Amino acid sequence: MKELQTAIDAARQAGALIREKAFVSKQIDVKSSASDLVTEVDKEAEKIIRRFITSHHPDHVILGEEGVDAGVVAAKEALTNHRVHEHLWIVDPIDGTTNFIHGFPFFCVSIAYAVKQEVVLGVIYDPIKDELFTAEKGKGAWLNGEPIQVSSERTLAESLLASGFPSGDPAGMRQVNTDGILRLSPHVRNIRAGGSAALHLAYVAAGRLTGYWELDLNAWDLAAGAILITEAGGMVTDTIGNPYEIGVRHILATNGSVHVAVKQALAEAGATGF
Ligand code: 2AM
Ligand code: CA
Ligand code: CA
Ligand code: CA
Repeated sequence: MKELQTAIDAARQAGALIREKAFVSKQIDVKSSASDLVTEVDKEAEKIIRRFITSHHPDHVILGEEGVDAGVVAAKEALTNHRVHEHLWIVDPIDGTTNFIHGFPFFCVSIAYAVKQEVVLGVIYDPIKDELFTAEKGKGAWLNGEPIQVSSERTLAESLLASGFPSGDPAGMRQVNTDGILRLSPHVRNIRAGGSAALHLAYVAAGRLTGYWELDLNAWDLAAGAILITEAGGMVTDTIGNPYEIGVRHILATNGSVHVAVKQALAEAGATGF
């Protein structure tokens, strides 16, 4: 579908700006707290993506992180207002802004397109490694044009998992997630926390991670990554096993084989976020 090319071109163009600014100092603004930051590059990258989408699809609606006020309440409200639109783009101009600010090279552009509230394509672009992850409903998932699939590990003991520490308003979520990490860590090969939800999801799709979970994320962190994983043969639910849809905040995404085991461990640790 022609929307895929729009998403790819927009992600690459925004990515070029992000790459150019990656390792130079930038102006940082605080949003809801000292761990919720934004730079002028986030805003400029979102403008580039918006311009691109609007020029090719003038009747489509865009939900972009930097077009929404800070905080969980505003994010939920924005999703409620936007999700009713038949042609909806869900955009995170830089996922991993904290990494971008610190010069830790793990961040990406994330763009999804949903029709009647169902995500039908996703693009995630890592401008540092020049890796473009793409997926289209029913057609598969690719990395730089080559088909990708989730990994083949069957047990927790063989699994490389990733998680993350939410920065948002319910600060207690960090403690809750630490409980989940403590519960799982003795049983898995290892756990990573790279700081970009979307890139972690892309890595699950590409078989570089066995699975990933994180609490209290927003639609723009997850939409593109979710379809990448489904199309790569994996499984995406919330942390208690309900199927992914664009309102999910507590995400569990795996190769499928270890899904139940991770879900059970989180439940036993009281670390599902629910
Ligand atoms: P961001 O870089 O686009 O803000 C890292 O754990 C993940 O959490 C990233 O995907 C990051 O996305 C997201 N994140 C960062 N700050 C957040 C906040 N205040 N509320 C919710 N999610 C946040
Ligand atoms: Ca942010
Ligand atoms: Ca994000
Ligand atoms: Ca962002």
